[in-house]
This record gives sequence, C-alpha cells and structure tokens, in this order.
Amino acid sequence: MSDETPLRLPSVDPLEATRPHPSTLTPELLAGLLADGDDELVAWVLRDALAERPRAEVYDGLLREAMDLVGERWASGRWTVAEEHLASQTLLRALDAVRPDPGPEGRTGPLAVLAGVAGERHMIGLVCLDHILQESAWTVADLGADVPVDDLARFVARNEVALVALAASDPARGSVVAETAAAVRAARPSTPPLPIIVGGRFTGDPAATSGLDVDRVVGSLVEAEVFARSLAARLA
Ligand code: B12
Repeated sequence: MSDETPLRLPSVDPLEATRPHPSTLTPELLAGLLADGDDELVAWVLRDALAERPRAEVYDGLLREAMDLVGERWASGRWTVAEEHLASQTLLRALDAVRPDPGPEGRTGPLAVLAGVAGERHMIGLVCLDHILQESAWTVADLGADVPVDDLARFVARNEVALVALAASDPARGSVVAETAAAVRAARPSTPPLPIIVGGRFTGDPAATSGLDVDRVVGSLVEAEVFARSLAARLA
C-alpha cells in the first residue's frame, strides 16, 4: 500500500460537501489512491477535477501524469507489476463510475470504432477517448486492446463507420499500424477515404509515425476531440 499525502475528505457540511478542493488534486495523490485500489476515492477525485476542467484536459493532465508515476515506480522497482495491475484495474473501475451518460437520445451521432492494434495491450487511453467522443454525441464501439487486423477490417466493412481511432504504444509497432490502416481503408473504400486517427505513446516518436497513411497522428485527447468535432460538423 502507498505512503502518499493523506487525502482531504469531502466536508461533512452538506453545503460544502460538493465543492472541489483543487489543492488535493495532484498526480502523486491520484497515483497513491490507484495503487491502494480505492476506486471510489479515485472516482471522487476525478469528479472533482471534472467539475473544474473539461474532461479531455483532466484525462490528458492529472490522469495521464498519475499513470506516468505508476509507470516510473514500476520501472524503478519501487512498485511491482502487482501495484501496476491494481492501479490499472482501479482506474478502469473509477473511469466507469465517471463515464458520461448521454442516454439513448445522446447516442445519435456517427459511429467511431476504437481499437488497439494487434499486440497492443495498453487500452486505458481508448476508454478515455470513448468518454470524450460520447460527450460530443458520437456513437462509440470501443473494441479494446489487441484487435487482429483482419477482424477490425471485417468489423469496419460490416458497419456504417465514420471514424477509426487506432491506439499503439511501442514505436516498434509502426508496421502493424500501417498494415491496420491499409486494411481498414481497403475494407471501406470511399471518397474521401474513411478518416483514421492514431494515438498513444507511439505518437511521441516521429520516426515511427512518419509516412503513415492516416488522417491525423494525435498526441492528446484534446487534439482528438478537436478533430472529431470538426469531422462531426462536416458529416452533419
Ligand atoms: C498500465 C500500463 C500497462 C498495462 C496496461 C493495462 C491496460 N489495461 O491498458 C499492462 C500491464 C498491460 C502493460 C504492459 C506493458 N507495458 Co505498460 N504501462 C502502463 C503504464 C503504467 C500506464 C499506461 C496508461 O494507461 N496510462 C494512462 C493513459 C490515459 O495515458 P497514455 O497511455 O499515456 O495515453 C494518453 C495519450 O497517449 C492518449 N491516448 C492513448 N491512447 C490513445 C488512442 C487514441 C486513438 C488517441 C486519439 C489518444 C490516445 O490519451 C491518453 C491521455 O493523454 C505506462 C506508463 C506510462 N508512462 O505511460 C506503462 C508503459 C507504457 N509500459 C511499458 C512497457 C515496457 C510495457 C510492457 C512491454 C512490459 C512488459 N515487459 O511486458 C508491456 C507491453 C504490453 C503490450 N504488448 O502492449 C513502458 C513503455 C516504454 C516504451 N519505451 O515504450 C511504460 C512507459 C512503463 C515504463 N515507465 O517503462 N502496461
């Protein structure tokens, strides 16, 4: 269990209880709560942050920085894969608790398909993107991690897809990303071509992303949101 700064709990005064305490919202605090497995407190911290700032900024900032800390502590040996796994599971449960709830009438927008490329197990960014797109009224099919190229292509061929978002982490996965993008385009040939964006840590390596036949290499959820909003406006 972690030894981080203790969390300031919500006030017992009903008039104060829902007010966020910005000073408590640090990546260090969140990383500690994640490794403690406390998904309810994590959801509470995230709700506070979401009351102050747009979702994409919270996920690109606080959330990503907290998981960066988890990664650093895992890589340095301070935490084991057990803490990393607990942190990831806790985060996924907390994200589920704070997901947008647009209701059936809010799911009327175009369909976005989200997928980790073959071999890719990092999928928390896709869960975050799912929330961002749902808030902009997209219909989302998040296929999760490690989707085989041919299966993704068949899914795209069978559905009225308006956007494909691929996730990749390891820069060595460049050829898989290229193969996946080509298979997706071939599955639904159109003019203009079906929009494809790529995100994930992989995008931090220009050598890995240069020459990819995709519409946008996206370094953040804020960028992805801007792209998706302008695409939705064009489609409408
Ligand atoms: C959790 C985690 C795992 C979990 C993933 C669980 C899950 N359900 O996703 C597991 C245990 C599976 C895992 C496995 C591995 N991991 Co790992 N992992 C992490 C960790 C700690 C957090 C990643 C995370 O979820 N971050 C939170 C999200 C919200 O942030 P993000 O991923 O940075 O994404 C942001 C953007 O890129 C964007 N985004 C992300 N995806 C997408 C997709 C789209 C379409 C868009 C638009 C945007 C977008 O949105 C996010 C918010 O800004 C990172 C540490 C780190 N610094 O990233 C290491 C890390 C990425 N892993 C690492 C490694 C080495 C591995 C393994 C190779 C370990 C191993 N020896 O097996 C394997 C690889 C598995 C595989 N085949 O893919 C290294 C990578 C180093 C490198 N040079 O690339 C890191 C950096 C850890 C470290 N410090 O060394 N990992």
